[in-house]
Amino acid sequence: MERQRDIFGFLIILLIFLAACTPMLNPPPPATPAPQPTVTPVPSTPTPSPVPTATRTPSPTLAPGVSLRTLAEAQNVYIGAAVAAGPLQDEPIYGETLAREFNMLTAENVMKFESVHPDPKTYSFSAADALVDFAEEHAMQVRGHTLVWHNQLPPWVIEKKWERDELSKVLEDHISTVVGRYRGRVVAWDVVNEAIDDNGSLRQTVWLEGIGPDYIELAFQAAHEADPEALLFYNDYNGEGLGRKSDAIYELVQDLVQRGVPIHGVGLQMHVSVGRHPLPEKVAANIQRLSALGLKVHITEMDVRIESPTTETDLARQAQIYGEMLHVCLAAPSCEAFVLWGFTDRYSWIPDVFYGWNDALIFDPSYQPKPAYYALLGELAEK
Ligand code: 9MR
Repeated sequence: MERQRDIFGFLIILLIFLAACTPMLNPPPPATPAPQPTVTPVPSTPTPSPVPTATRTPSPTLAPGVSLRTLAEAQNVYIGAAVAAGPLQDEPIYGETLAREFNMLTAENVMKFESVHPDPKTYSFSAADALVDFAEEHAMQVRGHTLVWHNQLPPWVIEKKWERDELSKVLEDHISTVVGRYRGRVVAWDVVNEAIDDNGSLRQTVWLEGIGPDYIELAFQAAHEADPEALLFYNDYNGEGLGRKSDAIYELVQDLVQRGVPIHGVGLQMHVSVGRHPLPEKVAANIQRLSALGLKVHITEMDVRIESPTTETDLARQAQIYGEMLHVCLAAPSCEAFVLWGFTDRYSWIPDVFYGWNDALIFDPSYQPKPAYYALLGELAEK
């Protein structure tokens, strides 16, 4: 049995090695230059242009049936991606690639407050339902994102001057309705997102101003009541390694744990760039200290942006960063999920926000795997 597993492992590594060598033997055309910076923000889900038919064939160098997903399932970990609802509906190759490569998905936008609760008395779940249905049809897990955030709030929440009790009730109703709707169907929720500022203090938001710092525990309590089985996460960016912000996140969640607030994990977003990213050993140390509190860790939104024009060196460096971070996650028993913020450079928030930066994901705009894809595959095969 041991011997069979060794042979199987060896075959997978050999196939991955051959696949990774193919671009070297057969150099791909130069990376598509990123669009020029514009002052007008591009809509986050642009109307898709047709995908060239030649790219619809999966890479012939990969063994049939080997994907990130199959290897992750053999390791008992989740590999996931944030999903844009438009392409999922309009572009078949988007859903095919998603279901082939990932066993977890996060709604990039359609579970956020402004999407599901546009008016005080109106909830609108059709787009979110479609994502959850897709996940179930393809035996994928769902990460719910996100219940309490300062962005993507509807005007009716932002524009009013709230009494404390009134706003607490709004938040509790929102959470119990949204979490209740997907009870048993969402494995983990990002309950509170980005509540800490880069300087380490609580961010000034409508929730902090209207309710006070205990909006955080109120949110976790409401989510727990609505789905006692769901794993509840605090999620943030720039707190992956060690430093002022990750210390502030650590102190916040430590206090919640000590006071018995139902929190089960911390999401490390991991929006990084080829030139600026935390050191793997610091991420490992951070995961270790969070695990010592009894918390799980999910890498929740990884992407590695590149300043245009993208070079082969950038792509190799990007692959290395993806591989190192997955390596750190796989080495920590508490790190159960590794989720990317998208999967194809065809659809990413990066060029809309970081003008002149792009190519942050693991498939190119034609759904061809990039070196970063093979780096993840190699890590999953090796563990
Ligand atoms: O990717 C999302 C983008 O389409 C939205 O326009 C944007 C609005 O702020 O939110 C993006 O997703 C964010 C996520 O919800 C929370 N962490 C940071 C992500 C990138 O901004």
